[in-house]
Amino acid sequence: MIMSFRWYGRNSDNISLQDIRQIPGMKGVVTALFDIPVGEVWPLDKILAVKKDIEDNGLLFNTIESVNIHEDIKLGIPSRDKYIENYITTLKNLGQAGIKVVCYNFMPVFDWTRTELAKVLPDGSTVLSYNQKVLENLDPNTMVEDMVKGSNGFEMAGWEKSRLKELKHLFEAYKDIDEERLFDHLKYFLEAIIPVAAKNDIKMAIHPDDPPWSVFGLPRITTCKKNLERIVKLVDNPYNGLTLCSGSLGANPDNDIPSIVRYFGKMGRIHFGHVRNIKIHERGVFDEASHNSEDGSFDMYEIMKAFYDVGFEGPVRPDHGRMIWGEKGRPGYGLYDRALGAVYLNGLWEAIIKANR
Ligand SMILES: [Mn+2]
Repeated sequence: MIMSFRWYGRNSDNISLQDIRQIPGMKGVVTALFDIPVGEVWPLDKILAVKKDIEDNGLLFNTIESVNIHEDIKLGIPSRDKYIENYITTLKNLGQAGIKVVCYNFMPVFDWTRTELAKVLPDGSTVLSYNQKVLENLDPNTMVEDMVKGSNGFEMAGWEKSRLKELKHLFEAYKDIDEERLFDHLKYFLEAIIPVAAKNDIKMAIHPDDPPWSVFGLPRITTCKKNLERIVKLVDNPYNGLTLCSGSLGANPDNDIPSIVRYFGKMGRIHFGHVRNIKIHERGVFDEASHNSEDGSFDMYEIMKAFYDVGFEGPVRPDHGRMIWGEKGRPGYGLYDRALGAVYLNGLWEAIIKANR
């Protein structure tokens, strides 16, 4: 396992590479070129500059999160071919820079969705939170405004204003797209890019939908074991794999994370791990939590043990953290609680290794 940390780059993160390097056991940085609009080619020189910056700070750069998918690809409209060509060029450039894993998602319109960005817990920390009943009474435009307002001035990945200003048009465009059509559009994309990824030794890792069910009536397919199995078989190639995000997938209590890790891990299709805990209050209502097992609904030992048992050697990162100790940062992506999460996961990992000698 390569313990890694998500970083938003020099221009849009208040956390420095040195901060990250000082987290005990931290090995890698997961990042993206956040200034390149979705659908455009990532120039090799820009990728190499980020690589140099990260490596000069003693950290490994071999995983990208994310190269986002242009909406036209998800919509399956003719202009998708141009964006798929761009995606292929980006993959070739990333391969040349030594990138081994690329995370992406296939969620229509919205990326991850929450109804509250700073819910105060009894200990005074704040967390991202989701309530399906609140969402059902929300107008999507209002939600976007709330997300932008609550983001402490950071532009949040997946919630770029540019992507969201044409919301009405996008909802209209998805009117006739059901899950089956979305599967078709994903297949079309994978058939084009997986051979290129394989040739360049880049493992593609689709991130689960967050939360793993339909929001605002939009189709969502990366939601459960059955659908994940279908996705890895759409193009049955080891380079077509998964980002196993416990917090996203596990928001549906029907998704048993340790058993899903074992199943796809044994298949060699998990290429990236996002390991975090959430507290599920009832179906469709959950808060994010510290990484500790006792603070949430998951048994984090069992999740890490499953990664260990399948011989997982790829990148793993702590995921969203709480805001603690007065930190002002990007919601879910402060330094302190994610650092605590990384150290906790490393502790579990060391104990599991030694107990299994
Ligand atoms: Mn995740």
